[in-house]
Amino acid sequence: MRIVVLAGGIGGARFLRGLKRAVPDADITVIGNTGDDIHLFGLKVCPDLDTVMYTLGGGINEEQGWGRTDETFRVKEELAAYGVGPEWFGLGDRDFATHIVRTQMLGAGYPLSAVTEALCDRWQPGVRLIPMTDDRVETHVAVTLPDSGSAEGSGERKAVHFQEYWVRLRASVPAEAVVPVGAEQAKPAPGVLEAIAGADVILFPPSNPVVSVGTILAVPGIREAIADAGVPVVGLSPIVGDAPVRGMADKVLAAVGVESTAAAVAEHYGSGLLDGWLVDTVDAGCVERVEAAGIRCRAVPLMMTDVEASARMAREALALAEEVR
Ligand code: GDP
Ligand code: FO1
Ligand code: CA
Repeated sequence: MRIVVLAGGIGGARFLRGLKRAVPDADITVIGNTGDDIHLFGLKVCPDLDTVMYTLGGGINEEQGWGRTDETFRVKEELAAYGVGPEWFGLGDRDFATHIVRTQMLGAGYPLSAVTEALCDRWQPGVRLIPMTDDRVETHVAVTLPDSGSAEGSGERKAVHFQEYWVRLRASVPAEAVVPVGAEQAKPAPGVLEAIAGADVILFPPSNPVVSVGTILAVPGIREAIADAGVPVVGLSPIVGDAPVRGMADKVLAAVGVESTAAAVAEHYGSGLLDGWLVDTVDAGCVERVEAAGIRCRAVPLMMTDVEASARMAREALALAEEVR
């Protein structure tokens, strides 16, 4: 079975680990979000691609969900001693090597898709991991920073890089707009449209609907290819009990005018894209609303507490795909 999965970082990676266990002989292509990518210290960092690669390859820091296991921060400390930041982004020594190799290969002229393939030669994630695009796309978030100078004065409105919004600001101010800068001009990376056209089923894992799946869908041609593939498209809700399971997805959903409920996220994707939607059992009350939107919906446990729980979710998603086929 050929399965295509649109993945962000932690939610995508943990679901993929379950999917691999559920269908060990499946041919899985992962289209990874690159809107989170950032240039730091002259290096290109691709958090979501690396999270998928490390998680499936056995190198992830399990507690954190991102970065390497057994990590140290000597390089970061030395950079800080030179006064070179940003200090708010935790790049570890082992992780640095990945970014150095990536940046070196990009500098030599290889596209990001080829570089990702080369990095995966080491990690053997057991899936084909393709960035959504080889072109530069960077998600920016429009915010109004509180004005520390005056009590009543309105703060400064500006756009910050997604990582600055997420990691430095911890989404503590409202996201007024979320813009995947460069997406409109981007082309799907080689293999993306072919994988979608050749898929037997397409899955949206419980990834962030705005800054992970939404960014991938913003690359012209990808949304259309999924809608035209003529195969079941099934998603799993990252919102459980009206809140994100982890992270601050509610903040970026608000920016696109979507409430943080499993039903609203399904309606946001819409029946033009989704055929099936899984919500957690605590959200069973919204099944009718989702079905009224023309999307087949089931309530099943959606907490990825361990690999077996993720595998059960993957089996449920594939069963729903067969129901709507
Ligand atoms: P990120 O790039 O690291 O933020 O990861 P993704 O975009 O792939 O996934 C983030 C989303 O995963 C968040 O909105 C979480 O609510 C969701 N998530 C994390 N763990 C779980 C889980 O166990 N179950 C469900 N249903 N969603 C989860
Ligand atoms: N997330 C954090 O919350 N703090 C960090 O310092 C941090 C560093 C980091 C380094 C490499 C990497 O691949 C990911 C990293 N992340 C960090 C996670 C990353 O920023 C994710 O993109 C976001 O959590 C949301 O997707
Ligand atoms: Ca991400």
